[in-house]
Amino acid sequence: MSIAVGLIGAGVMGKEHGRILSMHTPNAHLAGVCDFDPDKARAIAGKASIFLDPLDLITSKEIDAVLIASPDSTHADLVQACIAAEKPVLCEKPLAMSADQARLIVEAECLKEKSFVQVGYMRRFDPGYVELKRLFDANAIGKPEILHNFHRNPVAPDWMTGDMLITNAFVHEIDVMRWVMATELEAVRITVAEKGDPMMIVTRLANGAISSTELYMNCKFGYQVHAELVGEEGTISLPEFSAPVVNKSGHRATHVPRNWIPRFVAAYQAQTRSWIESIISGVQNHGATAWDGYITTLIAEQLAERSGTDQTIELELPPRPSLYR
Ligand code: ISE
Repeated sequence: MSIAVGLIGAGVMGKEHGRILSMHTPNAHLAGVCDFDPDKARAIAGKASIFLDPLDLITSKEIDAVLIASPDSTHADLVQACIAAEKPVLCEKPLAMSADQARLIVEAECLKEKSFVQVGYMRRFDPGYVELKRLFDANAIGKPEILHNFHRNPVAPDWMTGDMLITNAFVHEIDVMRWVMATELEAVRITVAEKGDPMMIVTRLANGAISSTELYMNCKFGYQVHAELVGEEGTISLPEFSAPVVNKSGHRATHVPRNWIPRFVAAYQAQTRSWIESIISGVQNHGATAWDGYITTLIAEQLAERSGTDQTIELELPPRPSLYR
């Protein structure tokens, strides 16, 4: 069996997803590509059909499942169209631009009494994070006390302004905290450097643990994501990014990735494979659901509204519907 996947968006992430679908995903093939620039779509389509309208791709009989990698502002409407067409969808993060839009997606799934949506919080499939979670679940270091996160980009893209540090970047740590420790965030305090970057974000979690996140979008040297979980009986750290080490002239040097694609290449591949397996088997995987996507967006929105205040922000979260228990 091979799932016919339609890809919407042929930009940086679309290209990567197209490559993964064509080369690294058994039991699936790239069946359609849609981009408002047909040349970009053609460049990655191979034998796949080209669609100019994303709604034609979503409703096409040729397409079994949809992968959304178009700009963030298009996600919510496209996901809603996939739910209406009852097609499984893997949507790049964030699920929506606002919590209201994300809540409507959750409501649409609840009406259908079925989950169609997986949100691309790909760290859930990174081998290091998967092992961290496995050890946490196995109680390897006792009760969790602190989760330290480091999230560094060399240069913030021009489009990343103001609150997007939280709504586009910190959302990954929100998802990591909730997923690794199966808990909720209760309160957050953000201290921002005078020039707006870096920031330190301290979070109090419902399981009693604390989390610290360094978010630095212009650290210059490269892309680096790291985490260390401190428990009552020890610590668990993510492995370092692995690249060849060069010894020369009294120095030992290694490579630092330039962005998240090389850093998380294994995670993106595993995420797509797992999504396809879950479509074939009908068994839900551990990817982020529409509910996770909604809560993450809701938290980011509550933080962004008050991020300049340097106060503790107590979060208000709704109860979880039975579909997501
Ligand atoms: C980007 O949009 C991503 O999603 C990356 O995973 C993240 O690490 C980066 O900071 C964001 O800008």
